[in-house]
Amino acid sequence: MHFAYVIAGSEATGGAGIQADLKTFQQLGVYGIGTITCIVSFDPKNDWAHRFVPIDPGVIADQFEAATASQDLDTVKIGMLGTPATIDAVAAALTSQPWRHVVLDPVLICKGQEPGAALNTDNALKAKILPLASVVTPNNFEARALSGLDRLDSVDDLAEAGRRILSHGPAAVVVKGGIDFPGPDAVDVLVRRRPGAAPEVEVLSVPKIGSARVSGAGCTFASAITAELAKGASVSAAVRTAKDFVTRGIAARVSAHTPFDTVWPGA
Ligand code: PXL
Repeated sequence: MHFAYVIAGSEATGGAGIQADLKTFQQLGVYGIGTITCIVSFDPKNDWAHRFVPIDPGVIADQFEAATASQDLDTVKIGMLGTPATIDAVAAALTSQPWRHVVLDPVLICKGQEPGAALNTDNALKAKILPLASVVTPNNFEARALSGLDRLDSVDDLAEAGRRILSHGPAAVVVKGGIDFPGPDAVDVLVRRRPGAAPEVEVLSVPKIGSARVSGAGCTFASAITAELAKGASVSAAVRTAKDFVTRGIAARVSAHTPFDTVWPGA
């Protein structure tokens, strides 16, 4: 049995967050274990605005203790953290044992949330979690925030953002062009550190499916990478399988009363 661990937020409609992560783990045949960092409950009475409650840092530490005592875990995905206190608790937990892979989905804001709401949280993520990651999966917005580049309009821009984010410590960065990237294709660029050589750049491209955002796609992509790494895949193979997995999940998306359809990890 292979075990994959996720430290992330709960998203109460089931479309994103740890719900999407655990469904993805199950679908890819790994035993999923989860630690909840925060609870997001969209408000249908108020245009589905974000209601956000952080979990007490001591309770995060308790969950981590239970998870890591129950199994020998070496592959973890980090999703939404949400506050500087949560980031401190998760950084302390992560540094308490060695990991083969730490996959970081650097969730800065959720769909529909105000940008710039939590600059101190973004800075803490960059300073304390990013250096512990082995694979990072920023979307277009997050890659601009983490790289300092203003625009990501070409494959070269995505690669340059990846190279800049590599300098913060991770071994690999997958910059997701997503729906904001110009043109008909969903383009992701994998940039990997190589000892004594320039970073290796791999471009993954498939035709875009529709022109609307799908909730949970980023969570599903990063958790699929995590599941594949847990099974022993290389980073490049894990990213390719995850791209295929999330593409199918977007094609089979589930409509909801929320403003966004949600990905179907069971596709
Ligand atoms: O899709 C990003 C995301 C991740 N994690 C949680 C979320 C969201 C977006 O809503 O609520 C918990």
